[in-house]
Amino acid sequence: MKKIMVTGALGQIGSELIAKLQKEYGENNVLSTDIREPQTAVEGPFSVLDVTDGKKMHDLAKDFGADTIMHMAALLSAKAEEQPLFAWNLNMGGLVNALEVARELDMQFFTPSSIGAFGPSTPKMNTPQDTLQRPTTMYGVNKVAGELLCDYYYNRFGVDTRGVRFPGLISYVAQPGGGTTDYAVDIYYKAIEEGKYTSFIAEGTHMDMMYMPDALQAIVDLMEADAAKLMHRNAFNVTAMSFEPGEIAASIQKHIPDFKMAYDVDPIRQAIADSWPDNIDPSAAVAEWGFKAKYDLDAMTADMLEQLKRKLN
Ligand code: AKB
Repeated sequence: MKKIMVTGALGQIGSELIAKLQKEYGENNVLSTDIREPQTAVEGPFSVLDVTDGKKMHDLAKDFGADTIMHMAALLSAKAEEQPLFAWNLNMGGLVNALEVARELDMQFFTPSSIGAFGPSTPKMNTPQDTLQRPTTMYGVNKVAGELLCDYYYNRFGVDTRGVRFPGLISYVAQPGGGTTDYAVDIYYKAIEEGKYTSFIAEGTHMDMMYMPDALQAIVDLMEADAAKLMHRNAFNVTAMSFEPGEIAASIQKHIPDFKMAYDVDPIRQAIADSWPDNIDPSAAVAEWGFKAKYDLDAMTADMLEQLKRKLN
């Protein structure tokens, strides 16, 4: 049975990942850590951890007897553009600390990369697994450097590092904060609360997306995959769908016919979105560890609206 330490456990992915891991491996085998105290009670063990504090990270992992670290703490793309130096220090400092802890304690390692690791010179359609990566955002620079660093720790020290390039992730449990794809989460909240939404991303801007249950399953499947079959290890392209704001609005209108969509484009987040692919090719993940997503846009919309109606009413 794995013993897993998770950083950024109160974030958008972390808060659902914890429940998934507890279900798979047992509540007491998952140590949640985050820079802030939880506002509501968290199931299972929890410790406050600033990921830039490498010694505390090491001590917590050692005391818990962790054999796996899932490093989720990071600043997302739009926030990283507001505070680039802080983003560099947090995203790279936290990552190198987590990799060092994995090396010192001989742990398996997971961290997510992102479609943000691609840039304007990357092929936009069916973006290959191995391609040009010259991102123009601080977040993208962090993600490319992070992918390389994870490969380095595997090749140089034999640390069992694994990772995926996540697209925008959509969920009803915890809201994302400071991402470019966040509009695709906000829209469902506003659809239920107000019956209308003003998108900060322009009509016609395609980005890859995935529903959270598929993202969590992808993490578990990759971590359980036979190492001998992994040619890429880190930064596998994964995606479930690609849509533009008009298409998600149309999907919502199938359930809420009066739903109204307007646009007030934020130039910073739009520029980030324009620098990313329209749709990436996940075939390496499919071939090497059987990646599969269950939810398409309409299936996700139906579930999001049903779950949010329950949560908000
Ligand atoms: C963001 O928008 O910054 C993230 C991502 C795609 O990595 N959701």
